[in-house]
Amino acid sequence: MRLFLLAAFVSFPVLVSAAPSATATLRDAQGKAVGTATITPGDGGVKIAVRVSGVAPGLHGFHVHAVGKCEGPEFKSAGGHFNPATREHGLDNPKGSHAGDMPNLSVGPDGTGKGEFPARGATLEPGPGSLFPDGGTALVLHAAPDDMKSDPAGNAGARIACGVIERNP
Ligand SMILES: [Cu+2]
Ligand SMILES: [Zn+2]
Repeated sequence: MRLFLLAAFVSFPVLVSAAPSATATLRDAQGKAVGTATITPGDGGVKIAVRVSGVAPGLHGFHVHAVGKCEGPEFKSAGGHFNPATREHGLDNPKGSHAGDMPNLSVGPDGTGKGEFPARGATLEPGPGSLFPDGGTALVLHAAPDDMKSDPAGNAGARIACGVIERNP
């Protein structure tokens, strides 16, 4: 009996301290769901695992944007790139990068694609770099590839899908 109580005490804190995570459903200009992303803590920031379908084949710029609002069809409501450290755009820019900058997402001939990308400097915890500031943040997928250096948005073209980043319960 005493041993059982001890075990209960030890295991409880493990349950309540489970790592935080977040989810976003990417929707296109017509409001159709074209992808999902799961966000978990990662090396120097967070890790964003994304999966899409029904998207034009090719490379697509993919970023965290600074406002958690996805109003189609242009998704301008999502604001610029998430940039808590006020740097320039681009993983290949010496003055970069934004915390929301990530590698391009590759979509195959069948319209599906998946990737697992770091967003360094972003966090699921409170404080600087939090993905849950007032107004939230969003993931945005673009029509064209990000050139990884042109400030402020990598010449990635139109915003074709958007999803608000929501904390998992
Ligand atoms: Cu973007
Ligand atoms: Zn950027």
